[in-house]
Amino acid sequence: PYRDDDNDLSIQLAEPKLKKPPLFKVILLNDDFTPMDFVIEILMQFFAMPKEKATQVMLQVHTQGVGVCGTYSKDVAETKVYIVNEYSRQHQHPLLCSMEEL
Ligand code: NFA
Repeated sequence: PYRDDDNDLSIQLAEPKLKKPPLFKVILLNDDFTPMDFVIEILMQFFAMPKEKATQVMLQVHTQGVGVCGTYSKDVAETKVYIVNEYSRQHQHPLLCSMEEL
């Protein structure tokens, strides 16, 4: 049966315009109440950091006010933010996790 292949041809000849998906930093904000050990546990559990790295990032947040937990696709970053904030609330800590586009 007759098929018009013009479309297929133009698809092949056109330069591929594949945009790279945006990346998002997941960040932790300092507060005066969340225990340091709880923050370290979060970084180990949800961001797969060894204890030494988790301690460094926790101290960065504590002294600078903010620190980066990792860089992810939008979907993964949103999920990390949600589970960290949910987990903190369940444990009655005010720790805040957020995200920003790189
Ligand atoms: N500032 C908190 C304290 O002194 C520790 C903390 C670190 C909280 C990182 C939130 C984020 N107990």
